[in-house]
Amino acid sequence: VEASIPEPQRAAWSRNQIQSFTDKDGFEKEVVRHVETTLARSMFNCDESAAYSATSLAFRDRLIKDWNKTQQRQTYRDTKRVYYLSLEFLMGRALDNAMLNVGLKDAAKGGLADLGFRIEDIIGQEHDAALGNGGLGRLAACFLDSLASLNYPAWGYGLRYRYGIFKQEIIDGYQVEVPDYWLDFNPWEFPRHDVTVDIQFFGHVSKTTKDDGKTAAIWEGGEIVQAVAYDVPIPGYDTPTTNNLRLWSSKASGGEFDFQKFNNGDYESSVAEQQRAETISAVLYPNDNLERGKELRLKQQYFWVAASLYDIVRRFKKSKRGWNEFADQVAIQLNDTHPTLAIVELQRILLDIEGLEWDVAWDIVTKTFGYTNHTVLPEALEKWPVGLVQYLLPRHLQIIYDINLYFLQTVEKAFPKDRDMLTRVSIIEESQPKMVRMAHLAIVGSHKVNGVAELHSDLIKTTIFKDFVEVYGPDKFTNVTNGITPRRWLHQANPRLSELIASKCGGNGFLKDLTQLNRLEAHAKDAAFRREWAEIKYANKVRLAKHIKNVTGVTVNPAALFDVQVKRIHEYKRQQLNIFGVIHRYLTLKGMSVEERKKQLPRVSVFGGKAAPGYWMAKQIIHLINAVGSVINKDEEIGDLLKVIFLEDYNVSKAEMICPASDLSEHISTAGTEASGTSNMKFVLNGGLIIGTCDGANIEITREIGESNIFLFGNLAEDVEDLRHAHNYGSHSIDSDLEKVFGTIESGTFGTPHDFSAMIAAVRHHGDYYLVSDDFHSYMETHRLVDESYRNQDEWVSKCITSVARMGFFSSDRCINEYADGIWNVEPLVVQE
Ligand code: KOT
Repeated sequence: VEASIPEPQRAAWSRNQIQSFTDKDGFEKEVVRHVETTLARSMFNCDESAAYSATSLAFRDRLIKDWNKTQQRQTYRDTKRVYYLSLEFLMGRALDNAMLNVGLKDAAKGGLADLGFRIEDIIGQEHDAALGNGGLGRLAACFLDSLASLNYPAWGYGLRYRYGIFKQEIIDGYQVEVPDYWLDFNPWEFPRHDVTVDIQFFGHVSKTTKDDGKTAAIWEGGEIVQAVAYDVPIPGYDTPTTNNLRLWSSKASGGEFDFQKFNNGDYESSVAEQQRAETISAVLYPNDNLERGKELRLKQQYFWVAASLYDIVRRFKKSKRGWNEFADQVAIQLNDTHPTLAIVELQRILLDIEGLEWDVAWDIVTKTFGYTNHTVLPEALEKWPVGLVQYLLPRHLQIIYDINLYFLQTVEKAFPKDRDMLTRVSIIEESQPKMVRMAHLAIVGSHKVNGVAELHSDLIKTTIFKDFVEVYGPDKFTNVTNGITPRRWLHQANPRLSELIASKCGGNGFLKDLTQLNRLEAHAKDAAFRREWAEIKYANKVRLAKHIKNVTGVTVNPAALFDVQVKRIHEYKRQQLNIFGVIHRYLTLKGMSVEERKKQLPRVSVFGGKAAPGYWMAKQIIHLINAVGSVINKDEEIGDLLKVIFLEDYNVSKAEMICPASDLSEHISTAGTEASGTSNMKFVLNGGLIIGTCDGANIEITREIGESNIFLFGNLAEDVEDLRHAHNYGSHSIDSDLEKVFGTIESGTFGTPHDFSAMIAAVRHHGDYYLVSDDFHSYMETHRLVDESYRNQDEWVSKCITSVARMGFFSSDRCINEYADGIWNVEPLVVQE
C-alpha cells in the first residue's frame, strides 16, 4: 500500500506527524491544551475531574499512535491472529495502567504536581470499567494485558454494556444494588460508527435450489438489530504493541427510530422499537457461576457472537486467501460456553453464505475453535430450551441438530449398541422441555478443551466430560493453569514492593519474565531486607486502615494481623465458614481472663464481595457478617483484639489497595468446587500468606512455594461425595464448637435469630452440601497455627519473601504462551521500531 502513495504526499505526511510527549514538560503542555481546547475550560476552573480527563486524553493520544501502527503491522504481515471471545472483561481503571505501560508515570506525577495535583487523586477519579462479575472476567482482562505485552496479534471481542456490574451499598447491614452507569465520560473507548453489522433474529427458514441443483437453506424474515463497534486500546507493557478490544453496542437498525411511524403520530411504538434494540447491550447479567436461562441473555450471546464473526470473516477475506487457510489464519478461544453459538454461526456462514460442503466447513470450524471450561458447578452449566433456540434462531437450531446427528453417528460406530452413551453425550438433552447442552456443543465444535487448574482439568475429565474423553481420547483435553498480570497486580498495585524487588532482581525484568523473582530467595533471611519488606507491608496496611476508617468509621490497628476474604459471595466459597470461625474466636476471647486476653494477637477480619441480586442466601451471609461486626466492633472488652469489617463495593480498583495490605487471605472453597481462583495468586504475589483448602490453584501454589509456606486444611475433593452421602443417609454429627457458634447466633447475640436460621439449617438439616461442619474443626486448628506463626515475625516475613520468590509460574504471560503453543498455534509479531 505504502509504495502506491506518491512521494510528495508521503513527505507531507511524515513531516506533519504529530509528536508525542516524552517528558514532564511535554506532558504538562498536553494537559493544558486538552483542558483549554478539548474540554473548553480554563486552568483556573480545572478541578480533579477535569485534570483526570485531560491527563487521560494526553495519554490516549500517545496510545493511539502505537495502536494504529500495531493494527497496520498486523494487517501488513498478515500472520495468524487470536480472537478471545468473552462476555466479560473486568478491566478496572485504565489511566494508571497506560502511564506505567508507556513508561511515563513519573513524568505525569511531576507534571501534575506542577499543575497543583496529586497523581493518586487524579488516578482515583476514574470509574472502574466493570464489565464482569469476578474471576472469569478479570482473567480475560489479564489475558489481554499479556497478549499485548508479549506482542501477540490478538483481539478481544465483548459486549459494551451500558450498565456494568452493579454498585453495592450496605444499608443497615444489607446489600442494596445501585446501577453502574459508567459511560458518561469514557476517554478509553472509540465509537466506530462506520463499523456496523446487521444482526438477524427470529424469522423462518426456507429451502431453495441452487444453479448446481443442490438445495440451500435461506433464513428470512424476523427482525434486524444493528451492532456498532466501540474499540478500546490495550497497551502492552514496555512494547509499542497496542491491541484492540472491540465491544459491540446494540442499536435499532432503522437509525434513530422509525420515522415513518413517528410521522404518522405513532410516537410510542417507534421509540419502543429503538429501546427494545438497545436493551440487548444494556446490562451485564450479575450472576457469577450461575446460568438462569433468560431469553435476553441468549439474545446477547448471539448478537455479540454474530457481530464478532462477521468482523473476523470480513478481515480474513481481505487477505484473498482460500477457505482452506482459514484455520491457519484464525484462532478463536471461547471463554466458557457463553460464546458457543459462534461454532454454529461459523458453520452457517461457510455453508449457507459461502456455499462450502458440510464436511469441508465443519473441518474448518473445529480447527478454529478452542473451549475453556471454568466451572463444574451444575447450576453454571449452560442449557437452552430447544423451543427458545428454534424461535430466536431457527436456522441455527437446524444446524445444531445436524451437528449432533453426525456426531452421534460417529459415536455409535465407536460404541455400537451403547444407547446410554449416546443419550449421555448428545448435544440435545431429552428432557421436558428438551435442552441444548452448550458445553457438549462447545466440545464437539472445538479441537481443544481446557480446564483452568490441574485439579479442575482432571475433574472435568473424570466427571462432567468423562464420556467425551472416551469418544475423543485424552489428548483433546488439556490444562492451562490460570495466571495474573504482574504489571497490574504487583507493579501498579504495590509500587514500593515492586521497586524493592527490582533492587534485588537486577531491575524491572521480572515484570516481563516473572520467573526472575527466584533471585529474591537468597534474601529471605537477610534481616535488613526483611525489615524493608515488613515496612512496606505495614505502610500498605496503614493505607487500608485509613480507607476502613473513612468508609466504615471503625478504627483498626495496622499492627494487627489483617485476615482478608474478598471475592464474590457464594456458598461454595464459604464466607459462612469464615464468619462462623470469627464468632468462635470471639467466644474464645470472651471466655478468657483479662490476663489471658492480653497475650492474644490482635486481628482484623476483612470481608468484601457482591452477592448476585437474586441469591438470597448470599445476601443473608453478608447480613450476618455485618451483624457480627456491629456487635464485636463495639465490644470494649475485646477492643483491638478483634475487628470485623465488611468493605462495600469490592471491585478491581479496591482489590489493588486490599491485596498489598493483607497478611493472610482466605481461599476456603469446598474441595473440588473452585476451578482455579486467581485472587489467591494476587495475595501471595503481594507478600501475604494464605489459608486455604486443597482446591483449584491452591494446590499448585502449594507445590510451587512449598507446604511450609501455606496453611492448608480440610477434606479433599476425592472425599466430598462420600461425606455428602453420609450427611444424607448416615448420621450427621456437628462439631461441638460449631454448635456453640450456632447457639450464640440463636440466642440473639447478633440480632433477630430468625434472620440467620436458614444459614444454620443449611448445615444442620439440609445435608450441609458445602461441608462446613466437616471442615470447621480443621479450619479453626489451622487458624491457631496462623496465630502461632505470626508471632515469629522474622519467620513470617521470610515465608512471605520465599513465597513471592517462587510465584513466577503464575504470570498470565506463562498461560498465554501455553495457549499460543498448545492450542492456538500463533507466534508473537516481532516489533522492529
Ligand atoms: C459461570 C457462569 C456465568 C458467569 C461466570 C461463570 C464462571 C466464573 N465460571 N467460572 N468462573 C470462575 O472463573 C475463574 C477464571 O478461570 C476461576 O478462577 C474461578 O475458579 C471460577 O469460579
